Amino acid sequence: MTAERVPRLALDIVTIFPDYFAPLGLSLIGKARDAGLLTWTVHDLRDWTHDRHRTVDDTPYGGGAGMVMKPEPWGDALDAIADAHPGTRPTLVVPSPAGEPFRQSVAHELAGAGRLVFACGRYEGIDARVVEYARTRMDVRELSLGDYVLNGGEVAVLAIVEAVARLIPGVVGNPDSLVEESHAVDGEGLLEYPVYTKPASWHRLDVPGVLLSGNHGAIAAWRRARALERTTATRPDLVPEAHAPLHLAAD
Ligand code: JD8
Repeated sequence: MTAERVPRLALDIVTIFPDYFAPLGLSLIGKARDAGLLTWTVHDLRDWTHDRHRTVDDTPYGGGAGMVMKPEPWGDALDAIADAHPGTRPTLVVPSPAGEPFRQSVAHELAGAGRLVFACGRYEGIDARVVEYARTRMDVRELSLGDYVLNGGEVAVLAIVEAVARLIPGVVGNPDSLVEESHAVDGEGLLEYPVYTKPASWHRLDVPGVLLSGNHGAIAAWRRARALERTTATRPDLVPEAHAPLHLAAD
């Protein structure tokens, strides 16, 4: 009888659109759940409303356009989740365009948190007292996916869950592939080099000869040069000081 595997990561997701998370069951994340490496539960915020219309929003104090998510359903939902796991201090992740940038380094931090709770906002956002209240029971990270505006937090949570879950040992088949990736925290942080597969010639476009040479030293040097070239071109902010071309080097 195989011992029940203790999941390395347990996720609770609170949203008014639970169906947004059906895709989580697909691909590697679904297989990881089936292998007992991680678990997730999707909660409908409206389950913590008590009126006939299951109201989760109201007009903003101070006026202005749009609606704001009410604090009471959120407080009750987060309390219920925290109460369900006494003795643990989960990390609450609240996507927000005003949050700290979500990066690979943050993904690694969250992958080690054991229990993550995600609060998906909608409308103009969640009453700001919810995060203040949550800090009494959880560590809170307000994270932004990037400098553009979404309609809610669900898409951000899908991206964050995938970025975090794939760092759990055993989720990605070949852990080596995690090392050479763009933004890899334990790499140089360069963008990844271009990749090729068969056929060697396609539409009269040939795979760079060095990759067919079997000369691993030359292949590694070529790949590193392409990675530095690409990073310098599209993300000069990521070029390690030591490699910054003179015109980029700090004065
Ligand atoms: C959470 C409500 C919509 C945002 C009025 C449009 C993250 N990188 C990102 N961009 N947008 C979000 C995000 C947007 C959200 C919510 C995250 C909850 N909205 C609001 C303020 C302006 N509407 C995000 N992560």
